[in-house]
Amino acid sequence: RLPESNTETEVPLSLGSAGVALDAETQVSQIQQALVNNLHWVQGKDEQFANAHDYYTALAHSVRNQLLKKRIRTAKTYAEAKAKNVYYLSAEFLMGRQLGNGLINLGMYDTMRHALADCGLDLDELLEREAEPGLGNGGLGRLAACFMDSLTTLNLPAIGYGIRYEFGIFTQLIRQGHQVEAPDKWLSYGNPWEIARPDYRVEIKFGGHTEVYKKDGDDDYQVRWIQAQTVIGIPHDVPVPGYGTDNVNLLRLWKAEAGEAFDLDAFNAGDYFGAVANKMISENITKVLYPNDETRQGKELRLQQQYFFVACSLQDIIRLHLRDHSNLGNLAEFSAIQLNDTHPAIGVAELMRLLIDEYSFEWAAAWQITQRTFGYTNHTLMPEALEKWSVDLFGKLLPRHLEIIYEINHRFLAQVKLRYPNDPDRLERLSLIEEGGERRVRMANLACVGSHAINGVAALHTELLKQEVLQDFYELWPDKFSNKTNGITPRRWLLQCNPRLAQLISETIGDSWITNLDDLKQLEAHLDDEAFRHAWQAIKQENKWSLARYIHDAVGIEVNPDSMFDVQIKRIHEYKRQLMNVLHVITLYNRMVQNPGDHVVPRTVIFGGKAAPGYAMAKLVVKLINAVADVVNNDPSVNGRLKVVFLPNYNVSQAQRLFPASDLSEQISTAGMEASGTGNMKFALNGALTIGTLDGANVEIREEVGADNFFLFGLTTEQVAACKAVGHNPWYYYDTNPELKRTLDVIASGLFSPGEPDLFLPILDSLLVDDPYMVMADFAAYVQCQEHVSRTYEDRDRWVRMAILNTARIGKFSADRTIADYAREIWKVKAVPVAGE
Ligand code: 8GP
Repeated sequence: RLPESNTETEVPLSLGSAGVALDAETQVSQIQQALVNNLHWVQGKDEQFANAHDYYTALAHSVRNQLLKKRIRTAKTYAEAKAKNVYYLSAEFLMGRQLGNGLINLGMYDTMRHALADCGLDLDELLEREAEPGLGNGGLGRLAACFMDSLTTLNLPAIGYGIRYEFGIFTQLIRQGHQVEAPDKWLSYGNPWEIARPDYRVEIKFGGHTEVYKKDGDDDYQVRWIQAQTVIGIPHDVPVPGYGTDNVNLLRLWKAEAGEAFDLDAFNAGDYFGAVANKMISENITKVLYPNDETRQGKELRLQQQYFFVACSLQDIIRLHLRDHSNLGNLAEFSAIQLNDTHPAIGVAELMRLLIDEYSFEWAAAWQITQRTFGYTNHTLMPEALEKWSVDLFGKLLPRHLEIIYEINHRFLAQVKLRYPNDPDRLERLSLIEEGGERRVRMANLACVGSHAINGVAALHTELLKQEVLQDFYELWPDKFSNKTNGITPRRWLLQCNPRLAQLISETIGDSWITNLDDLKQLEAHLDDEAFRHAWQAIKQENKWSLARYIHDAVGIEVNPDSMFDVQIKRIHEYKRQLMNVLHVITLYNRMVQNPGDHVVPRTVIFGGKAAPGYAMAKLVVKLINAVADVVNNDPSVNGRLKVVFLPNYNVSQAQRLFPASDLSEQISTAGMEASGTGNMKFALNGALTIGTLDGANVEIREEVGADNFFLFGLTTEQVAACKAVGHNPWYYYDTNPELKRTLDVIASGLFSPGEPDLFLPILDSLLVDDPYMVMADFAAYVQCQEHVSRTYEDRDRWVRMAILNTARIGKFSADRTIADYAREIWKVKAVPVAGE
């Protein structure tokens, strides 16, 4: 039922904000024409042989063409404006699927659904064909993706620079309740969203040594780096659309290729394998994403990845600058480079190297340009996540950078000495080099010294940075520090993932909330409108039904959509305390077994999240969740009143199903440990209520939604510290809380590990020996708070009112607000809107 293809390679779709409004029929027939053309001329198939994937690819190309058209105009507009650009350097971009988002942002979603249905195709089914680009671990990578959406929506000229990992975050399988990792072959069907740009290739050096030389006709000595190996970086561009704008920015991801792919000498000597060995070594650099969330790993390949993408990006930034300007002296006036955590911090030394060794700047001038250009965002308070590289490894891989870092350090410490004449301890703490034992380069210190702005990602986190992790830098340069509370894009996290709720909201208050999330406040005026509340609840119910179907398909568990959906989805980490949540589940189970007749509020407790492959304790928690699920879900005395679900392979696509269907959001980290959290914002935006500690952005979420609409429990940061200072004794809680004792005893009894009685001993040991995450100390308060949650849920009308208020008051957490703050206060960049066609 598709039209005949024609010889145009692409029929223009005049849709979206700038398009001349075509009548609906013309739009539909144009979409169909574009689709069939792409099917024929991109996929080389006709309807007889085309499969769903071919249709997906054809459709993706239709959307891509629209984006590229806008991109071409955007590039022109930016170049003509000679505007200041943002360069967001991040080792991770967790973008999620692109097709649905592209359609939403182009304003084509509904028309497309209609046009496809008209020829017998189901848009939802095609959307499911897209492989998820999982080029990130969790919060940090997803934040970068939300930022790209907001940068474009705000018409700010920006490029996101990162790594095109051939394998993204591993696929999580669950076998006998254990996590098993499988490689993520996301590129195996090709990637319609990227364009390789071999014409913008760059050369990157590794290893070797440095030497001093005299430039021709110059009396001054220069240093040059004689590398041992050269790797080529090929940029792959992904267009990033904004909502309701003609601007399209770029995500530019680097792929490593061999400098000399084929060693002719080796080949001629008969060593065919040796001839291609170099190619394999080079291409390894961008082979795989390190799957560790918030833990440092001192692996050489990781440092190579970091330097590789940063060096590629800086050359690209310089190329772009010199295209529009005569020299690099004014680089900082036209470029703001943001370091997303310390992963790209080597950029400070690399920019110095480029300016001094390649462009012959004096040290002082180069240093001024560097400091004015860079900003640094810290994302974690976990000491083990602060990156430090052994000086040996550093010198071997980046000999010139080590020299430059020593020189930066020398000059910096001289300055510190003037300010604090008799304070060797402070000098030692501020030094870029950690002494004692193996000497190491401290990347956070390098980032702080080399940047003009340093920020945390939530108010509490920024305060803790100033008081603890970066205290010495704060005392030195208080003005460098600021807070930029994280945000999320309302496009993906409401408009796209929860179309029913989005529609109800737009029907009620108009659709300005999509780009001005504070407008959700207007929902408060409808709180007493019974029909509105009913509609709200009916949508939540429908969303829960569709999640129930998904759960059944995914893991074969039947859940009751009328039960409370109590959800904890995030990386598995001890500080996030999934363990405390399971202990609560076991406690509820114990009660049902002991007092089968008691009234309970039915719950479905849903978990999702990956454990780092080398993180034994986190993997054991995954096993415990699954083991508890096995027992609880199959015990007839529970009678369906409690279900436990572990959804394998939590990722962005799955998150889009989970947030809209959640009633309760678990944000239960030990106070002072979660930098911000962003899932907490997605839940509230979709009308889930939070049970949480005073940690990260929870503090600000509670401030915004109101204490009455937030289930607070647990020790505060100060109380945790005080508790630890006097010596935390977990046994005390075991001995004095009979329910907690029973819960741990049941685990110890082997009920959840038949045939392997000792399986969960490490968990019990951790809880009873030192309990570093204060699970024992917070447990009673958590359980009590959960009882309050259950009672509240029983009063469904009250719950719905609270849910509406959560959505209505969450506007502050739009990434548009966050990005506007960065743009005004750190980057000093202005919008450059592309004029409509
Ligand atoms: C995360 C923080 O844990 C989270 O609280 C915050 O919301 C998010 O960053 C965005 O700011 N941190 C990381 O994901 C992180 O440090 N990851 C790196 C080790 C990869």
